[in-house]
Amino acid sequence: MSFPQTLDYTGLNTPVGKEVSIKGLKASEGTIPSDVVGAFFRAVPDPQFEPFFVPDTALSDDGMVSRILFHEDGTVDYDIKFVQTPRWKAEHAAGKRLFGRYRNPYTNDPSVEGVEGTVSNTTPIWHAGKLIMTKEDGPGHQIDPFTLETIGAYDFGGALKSKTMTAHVRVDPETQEMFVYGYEADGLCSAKMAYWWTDRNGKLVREQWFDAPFCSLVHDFVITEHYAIFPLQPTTADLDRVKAGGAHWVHQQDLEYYVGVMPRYGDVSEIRWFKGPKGASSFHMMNAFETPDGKIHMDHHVTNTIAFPHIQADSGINVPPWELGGGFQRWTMDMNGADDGIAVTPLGPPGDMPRIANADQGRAYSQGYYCSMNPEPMGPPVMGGVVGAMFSALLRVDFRTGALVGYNLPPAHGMSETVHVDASEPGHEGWLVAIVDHETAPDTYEHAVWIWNAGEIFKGPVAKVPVPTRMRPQVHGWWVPMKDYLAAKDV
Ligand code: V55
Ligand code: FE
Repeated sequence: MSFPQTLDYTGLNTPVGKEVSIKGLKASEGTIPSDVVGAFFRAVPDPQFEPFFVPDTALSDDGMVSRILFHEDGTVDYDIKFVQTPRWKAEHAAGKRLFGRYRNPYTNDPSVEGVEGTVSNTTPIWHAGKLIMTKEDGPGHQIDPFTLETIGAYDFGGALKSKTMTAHVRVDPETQEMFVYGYEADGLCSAKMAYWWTDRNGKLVREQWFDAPFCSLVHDFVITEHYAIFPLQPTTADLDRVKAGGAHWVHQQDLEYYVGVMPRYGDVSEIRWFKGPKGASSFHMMNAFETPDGKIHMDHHVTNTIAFPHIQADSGINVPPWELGGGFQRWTMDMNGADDGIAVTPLGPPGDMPRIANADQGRAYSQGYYCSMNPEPMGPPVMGGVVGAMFSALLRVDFRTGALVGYNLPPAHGMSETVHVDASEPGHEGWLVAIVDHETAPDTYEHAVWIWNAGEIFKGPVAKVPVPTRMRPQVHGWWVPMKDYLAAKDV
């Protein structure tokens, strides 16, 4: 196959497309903490076939589901398989790519008219003993967590009406309810959004639909103890443009960033819209919480314009990564006031891929972690991933003191998002686990799982487990403790 020689398909992003199973891996340095026993699921985009619409984006690459299984005896197994979506099956049968431009069915081969086009490549969600591979443009796909075989599209036992489901859900740490939404809920470029939640057993409790102020790329959302919060960045879709074969998304620099807030068990008619800075963009929220003064705080990674190069190109924007501005910010909305404005407080330098302990979800919290770039780079970053460059630093923010402590990767190393693993020892912050890529020579890579003590990331990893196969960068991951993983056998 001859993939285009662009950033999306070269270097670390060179397609791998192999289903692999490797058993009995061991730490080459350090010791795997005894708390780290369970399954680290990862979503890895990897294209089955070369695109015919060029330039294509890595956001369209077929989803693969990967599992890194940490056993009690300190050995580790690595497995990865394609998610067999209807799109994957149709293209597999044809032996070539049939879907055209990113989220534009009018550019597809006519043979796939009406075939679901999602690639389920963004987040492996675990809830109530089920594993669901997700992408925001379609239904999730249920995966057998033991064989990694695809079971099929997941519609909450026939209960869900929305045609789409986000890749970013929120699980309440006390009730174990899962809060979910979908945008373009009734079809392409629609401003209809769906909001639903399930009980702790995954049963859908209530699904509601509402009209968003515009059709926005709503990539993530947050909950607090009493509210659900919908962040609508000013990146919008237009059906006429898509019908003409154009881009799904265009970023509107002169449109405000809207944030919708409603009681999380309430009615969508209660949504109140706040307005943030014009042209601001954010994809991932670290957390949100309420304070007794009636304020709601949302912590997220903001840039002053959209970061994705392909959306910039389609929007007539040309801002390189180092000029995106913004940073890690707290946006505060006053539920007691009449003002629809948002107060912005800086919390830290630019970055993305936030992570917190599950127990902190929706609550006032003491610390969080995210990926960033080494402020004193030791050579160029490792290129790769869906945005183009891998992260070269890991940061811990202490919200009590404002302290920011980081760990910089060695030269020619890049990292993907971490997962957080709880510690059994009281007062211990737990562990962070991520894949680190090392470019040992041009186009030559070694990969390993690194584990940090979350409270002491500056000390460097406590263990490294090499994975002796080519790995394409992941998007998001999910940690499942061994007892929850094994209990899923009975679900
Ligand atoms: C994102 C990722 C996607 C997507 C839209 O990280 C946005 C942002 C991996 O797929 O389709
Ligand atoms: Fe995401």
